[in-house]
Amino acid sequence: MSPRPGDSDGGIKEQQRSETKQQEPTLYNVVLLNDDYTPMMFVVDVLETLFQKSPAEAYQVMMQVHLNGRGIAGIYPWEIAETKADRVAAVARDAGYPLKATIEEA
Ligand code: TYC
Repeated sequence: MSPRPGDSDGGIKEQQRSETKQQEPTLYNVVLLNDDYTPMMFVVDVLETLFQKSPAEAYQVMMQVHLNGRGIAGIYPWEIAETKADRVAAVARDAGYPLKATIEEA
């Protein structure tokens, strides 16, 4: 499990900060990475099933990744982003493909 950003700040300080300043959770991009082996249609299927993209959106994002090396699959609070990236790795591993997703602050 990756360390959660902000965890080391300590409980009370973190709680005060979120009560006084931050109303919305920090959001994170789940970024799909290109590789030479994962089939395009597998990536489209992942985008439709794990990221609720329409077929047209999924194809667009897949082509963005294929042509530019990376593309944003979705934007979520930390725990959801982490779960999505883990699910991408799991379905890709089960299918025998090297598809990977990373997480970055949005
Ligand atoms: N580059 C892959 C191919 O030519 C397709 C691909 C697209 C792979 C997006 C990964 O995240 C990805 N088959």
